[in-house]
Amino acid sequence: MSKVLATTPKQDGFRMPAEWEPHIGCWMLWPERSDNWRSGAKPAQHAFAAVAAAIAQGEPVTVCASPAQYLIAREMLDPSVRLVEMTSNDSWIRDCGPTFVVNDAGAVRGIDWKFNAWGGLAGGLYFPWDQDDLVGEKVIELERDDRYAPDFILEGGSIDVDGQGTLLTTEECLLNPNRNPDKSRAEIEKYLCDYLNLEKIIWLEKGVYLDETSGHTDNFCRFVAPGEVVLTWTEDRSDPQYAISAGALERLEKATDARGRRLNIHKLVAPKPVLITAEEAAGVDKVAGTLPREAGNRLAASYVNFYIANDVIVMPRFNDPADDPAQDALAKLFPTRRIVSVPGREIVLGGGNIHCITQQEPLGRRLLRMAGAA
Ligand code: KQY
Repeated sequence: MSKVLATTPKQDGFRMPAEWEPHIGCWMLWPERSDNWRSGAKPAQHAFAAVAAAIAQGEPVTVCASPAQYLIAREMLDPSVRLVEMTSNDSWIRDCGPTFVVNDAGAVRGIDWKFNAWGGLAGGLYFPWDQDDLVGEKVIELERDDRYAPDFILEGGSIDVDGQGTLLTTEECLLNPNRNPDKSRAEIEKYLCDYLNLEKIIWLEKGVYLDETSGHTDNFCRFVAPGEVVLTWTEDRSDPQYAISAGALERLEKATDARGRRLNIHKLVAPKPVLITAEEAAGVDKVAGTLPREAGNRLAASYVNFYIANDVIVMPRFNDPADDPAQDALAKLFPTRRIVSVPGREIVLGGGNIHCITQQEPLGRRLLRMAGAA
């Protein structure tokens, strides 16, 4: 059993690394629930398999699937992808999975946050979420890591770090009373600083327009290097996204990071609004307690929802004229990585995108430990 630690990562000298630091691999969950994914989740499964295959070009991938889906997933996934059996309520491991922290000696530990399906009974997206809440603990145990288990609800997509003491987040999500209603802003900041080892939190007001996660920053604004961020943007002033992005730009322009640097802000123009078609909506089962999918609803499509693997960036494309410019922009921001774009529509139909369905595990010194050298 993984040891549960009563201390905090900050006390123990552990920090959350930036996503561009080396990974030992990437974790994903396999989609299957028909009240979130259309047509019995089959189109989503193809999309997830394409994401896994793309990431596997850059680092090892593990996908976790339910017992009922194990053989189906095995058939659909690239042979290089490791498949393990794990129960979950849905497939957003960024949010229900662990956050890994490392120390200077290369040791790795996991943080097992509490998860309430983006708001629990006060606006959460489905019920129950008990199996999702166990995913963090299960992954940490599989990796034989020690575990921090704070009494704190946090989704991994609601935060982004530079690995040097700075975190980006949104008030819309972290201060939403359906996450940690008994905690003040100052107490929330203290949890983040203690568990992720931070000195500076940059608060944005909101995330992408109509994002059902309450505005996760991983779909809106992220670090791409120390002192450099990408921000979802639109030049269409009549789009409600314009005011949200312009407000964030204003805050980012005034901000400094934990090391006192001003930020270099890169605008990433979003695709045109992506709306659910009647056919897509009709393919989703309606279940009481699950957020319904209605024809004409706008989805929170954004190119910021990419995954940074060791050798590749995996980004969504939406069949939009902005796809290629976004890919070119990411190529400039990540000159040592190849940019692989995969179809993102089936994933955004479920409420998120590539970053939301992945969770990186840092390399640390695991390989040396396995070889008995550390
Ligand atoms: O975007 C995410 N981080 C998760 C979206 C969850 C949507 C559930 N329907």
